[in-house]
Amino acid sequence: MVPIEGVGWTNGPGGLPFLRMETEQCHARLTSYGAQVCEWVPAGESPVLYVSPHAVFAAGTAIRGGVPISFPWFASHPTDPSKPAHGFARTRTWEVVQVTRESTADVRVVLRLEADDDTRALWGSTFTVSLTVSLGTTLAMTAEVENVGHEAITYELALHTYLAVGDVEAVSIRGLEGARFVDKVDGGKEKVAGGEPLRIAGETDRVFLDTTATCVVDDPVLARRLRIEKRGSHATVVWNPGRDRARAMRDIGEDGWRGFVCVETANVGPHVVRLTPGARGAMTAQIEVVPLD
Ligand code: TA6
Repeated sequence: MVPIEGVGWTNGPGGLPFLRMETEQCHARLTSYGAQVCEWVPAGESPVLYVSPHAVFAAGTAIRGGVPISFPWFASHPTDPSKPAHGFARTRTWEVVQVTRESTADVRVVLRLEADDDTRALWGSTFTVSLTVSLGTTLAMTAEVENVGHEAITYELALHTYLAVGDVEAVSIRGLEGARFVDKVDGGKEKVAGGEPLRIAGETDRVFLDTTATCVVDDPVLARRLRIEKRGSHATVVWNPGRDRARAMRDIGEDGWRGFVCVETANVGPHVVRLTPGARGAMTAQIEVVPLD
């Protein structure tokens, strides 16, 4: 690959391979382990992605923060709880296909994961999944799945984005008003969101259905607004473990839960994707920081 000024690979925490970049537009870090963006700081801003100070960086463990990819299933496996939560994409090392930058444009990184004996042991389908990340003053991520086998495949996919916030109990999330959702902290009951922006009070784990809306996280503490626009996605997941559940998790720490909210661009549950042989499905999330009015 042609060297790019300000962009290079290093051995990161846990010896994982990290691509670091320092351009006029942003500084950022991503690892080919899980194709996970772990840092994105647009020029003049504070970090937009949350990574837990207690995150474990080690092969076989999911990194708590940044943008883990849930694929080919979301959360627990639907029939076999012994299989890894959120699938295997976040704990596999992806092939780096391309790192490019045209003059002063965004840095573009393409990573790919293909079916092999290990993935077949967990999921019988023959697939290729690629992630194209564009890092600049906005962060865009497109995950594309291709059915390269002879049978139809179905999968769930989520860009499980940990957004850094000043205090999760102070933010409000706009864009999901009136949407139907599955409330996972209330036995999976289906409900309809009210007309007000969503506030986080205690453990929150909601799968919003039939929504293609842009979400905006208003953060009065950091005095900024994060805008998450999406394409090819029909579900949005909002998650924060709250104090008590966070305590039971080994990689969040005492007050870590206050520092993030996950707003996940997804195709999950009833929005599972079915691809016939040769077909492709793509889903994009684009994040930007916009000033408060
Ligand atoms: O996206 C929400 C969720 O599925 C929650 O139910 C949840 O516990 C979380 O993701 C984190 O899962 P993990 O396997 O990374 O601990």
